Amino acid sequence: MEEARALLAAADRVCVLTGAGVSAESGVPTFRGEDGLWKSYRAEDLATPQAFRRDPRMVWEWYDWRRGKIRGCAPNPGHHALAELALGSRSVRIVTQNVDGLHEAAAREVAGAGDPSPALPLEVHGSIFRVKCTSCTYRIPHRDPVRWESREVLPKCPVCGALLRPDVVWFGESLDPRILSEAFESAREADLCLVAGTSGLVHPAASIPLATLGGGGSLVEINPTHTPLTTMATLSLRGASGELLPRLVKGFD
Ligand code: BJW
Ligand code: ZN
Repeated sequence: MEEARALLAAADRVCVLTGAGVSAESGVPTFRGEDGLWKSYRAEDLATPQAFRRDPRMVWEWYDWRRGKIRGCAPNPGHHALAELALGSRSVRIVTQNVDGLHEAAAREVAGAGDPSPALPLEVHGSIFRVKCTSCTYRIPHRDPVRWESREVLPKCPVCGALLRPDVVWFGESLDPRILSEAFESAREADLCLVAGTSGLVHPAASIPLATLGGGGSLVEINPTHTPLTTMATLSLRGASGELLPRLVKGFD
């Protein structure tokens, strides 16, 4: 921890990459691992465009269940610590694979009446609380429950009438090129990439920390378990991000 704090103290620019593990202590299920979503559900049945075309009702039912679960979750000390770091004096970019909106919620809580924008994340896999049209460019924030009992009651686009879908990135779909290049740029320019709570298995997000290493920066990983990023990391801190992130950033502004 002291070595990681020294790397952070020396870094002017920091890129933070987070994954499902940072929200685990908020009660949001992760994907892989013992209690992960993919233990009970097959990714290809639910998180692909083919699955939505085949059975949009089932996919919406699953997303509506997750949206309900996440609506009841609040940011944990790990989210707050990262928001504090990003609202401090150094240049910090939070890049998240999470679709749960908890980094943004933490940014608003920590900023209070101030400007939360330096702590707002780049959401490379979209947001579970936004919907987009399957046919045109319509896209809108949407937090309410969705009626999924039949295809007929599923939400439709007010512009063209096609089905609306969650505005998240499914397997086989491209990530938003502008968001992705901003994420890689911030990693390339960073002196330190802090990676927390990701299995490091899903690309291209898992390659973002490599851009920091390629630019001569350091990589610090926070995760209770070994990941493919561990072998490349300058340091690995083993444990829960809700405990380790507050200790890591404490005292930095
Ligand atoms: C804790 C903790 C605590 C627990 N504290 N930590 C290169 C090689 C191989 C394959 C590919 C490649 N490039 C592209 C691919 C294909 C594919 C891919 O990566 N497949 C691999 C899985 C093999 N990628 C894609 O399809 C991407 N698109 C793409 O590349 O487009 C171009 C293209 C198109 C067509 C063909 C080829 C290329 C899109 C990926 C979209 C991922 N979408 C999901 C669902 C989002 C919506 C939703 O939420 O429903 O994103 S899948 C899921 O995985 C979700 C997550 O963001 C993502 C990553 O998961 P994450 O965050 O790492 O979570 P977990 O659960 O895996 O891990 C949690 C970690 O936390 C663990 O390590 C725990 O130990 C730890 N933890 N408690 C800290 N308290
Ligand atoms: Zn439309």
